[in-house]
Amino acid sequence: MPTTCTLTPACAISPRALLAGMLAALLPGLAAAQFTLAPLPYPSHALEPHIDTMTMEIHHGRHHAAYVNNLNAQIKQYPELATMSLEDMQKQISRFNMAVRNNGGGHYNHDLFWNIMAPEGQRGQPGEALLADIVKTFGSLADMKKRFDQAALGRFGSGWAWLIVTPDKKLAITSTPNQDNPLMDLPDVQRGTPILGLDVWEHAYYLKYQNKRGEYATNWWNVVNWNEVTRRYDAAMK
Ligand code: MN3
Repeated sequence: MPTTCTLTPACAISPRALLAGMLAALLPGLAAAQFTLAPLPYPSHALEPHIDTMTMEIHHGRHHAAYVNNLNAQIKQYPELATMSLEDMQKQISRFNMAVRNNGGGHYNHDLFWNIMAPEGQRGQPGEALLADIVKTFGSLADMKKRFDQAALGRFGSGWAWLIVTPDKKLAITSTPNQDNPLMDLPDVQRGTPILGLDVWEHAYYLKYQNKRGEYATNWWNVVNWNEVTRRYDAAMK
């Protein structure tokens, strides 16, 4: 027959049991809030021949995965990260250490990167308002691409080229070093909402293109998901 617990010192909840209970209550929340690596939104061979399968697999499965793991390791030092959106993190990145800046930036940038590319047949064209804005700002779509590629080629070492919507709702092309991005509250960053971004780290192209970053950038336009870029443009202009 089970004994009934009464409120005596002997059957009071032990500190150890109390701790275990608290942890059990807390851990599911923490686990759920951790950052995760989403699967690629298409098969790893879907961007062939412009971006090769092995590059996609290593880039997503190792490089991006490492950013996610390293970011999660920082939650111990910054518990607030566990409940913060990736976008909010970028906007206040100056509060955090370099590990959060590099890996939080890396996670955000690669999430965007996979989604602004698409397999053949799903890439679409720039939407009407976006195209009109590109023509107004840069002269033509071809001129915008040329300016963008200059930003990609001009970035010394590792980094990104971006097409952004500035806070005053204008299109602009910019670039950032390392895993920085235009959302970050950093002094050297031209701020804005990224609607298109090109990873110009060597890990993004070296297997297929070796040192030919320009050729990679030119071919990359073939896989841009204009449907998604247009969606991001429309959202940023609201
Ligand atoms: Mn990369």
